[in-house]
Amino acid sequence: MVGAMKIDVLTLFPGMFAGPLDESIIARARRNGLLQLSVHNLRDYTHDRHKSVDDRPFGGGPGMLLKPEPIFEAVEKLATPRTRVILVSPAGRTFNQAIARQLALADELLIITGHYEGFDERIRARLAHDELSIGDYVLTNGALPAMVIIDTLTRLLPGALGDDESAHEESFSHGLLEYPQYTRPAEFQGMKVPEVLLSGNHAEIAKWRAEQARVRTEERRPDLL
Ligand code: JF5
Repeated sequence: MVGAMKIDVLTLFPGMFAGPLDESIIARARRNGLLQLSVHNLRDYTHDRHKSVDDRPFGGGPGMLLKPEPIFEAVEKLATPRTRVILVSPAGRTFNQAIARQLALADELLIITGHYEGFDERIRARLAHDELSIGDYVLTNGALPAMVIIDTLTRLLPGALGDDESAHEESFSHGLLEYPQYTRPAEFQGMKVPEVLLSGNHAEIAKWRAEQARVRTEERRPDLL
């Protein structure tokens, strides 16, 4: 299938991925071959009796680190020279729509999800092309961030969205938050739809929407201006 994106995920919690990626637009993209998604259990790349994936940090300190051997072996088996390897952790650069547009150009991604205190530094040094965070908070593991990234990329794949889903230019593409929108009824529990939207005057409507988007962005997200 030409133009398809292949995404492999390496995780200690493959069960977390069942469900969210089997619904709606992502499920359809997978069915249609636009997205070839495979989730791999990091433990399958261990060889010791205890299937160890982590160990204590040299020099002491709290917590455990993901050890290099299983991750190196998994990357060797799963990645090709075309594969972009991405670590997910709170120490990465913050994922956003611009990064998503860049990543969506790749044809193969391998997303490695961390947990505990993080990764042995040699995983970063030798294997990772990029390290991404989805925001400044700490999660129990990288499965949810991986799914956020996969979701964001999937809707950027050519043909993944239907006409109704893509008709409308989303926030962050034009750099402002959305203007307020209304559907029927024209009055609901005493709240009226702004007169201008019922006027049929398309120039006035466009002007009102641009102004509302500006005001809303100034109030809520001045960092975007
Ligand atoms: C993780 C070490 C990975 O908590 C996160 C995260 C938060 N924003 N973006 C990612 O990932 C799990 C925790 C600790 C590595």
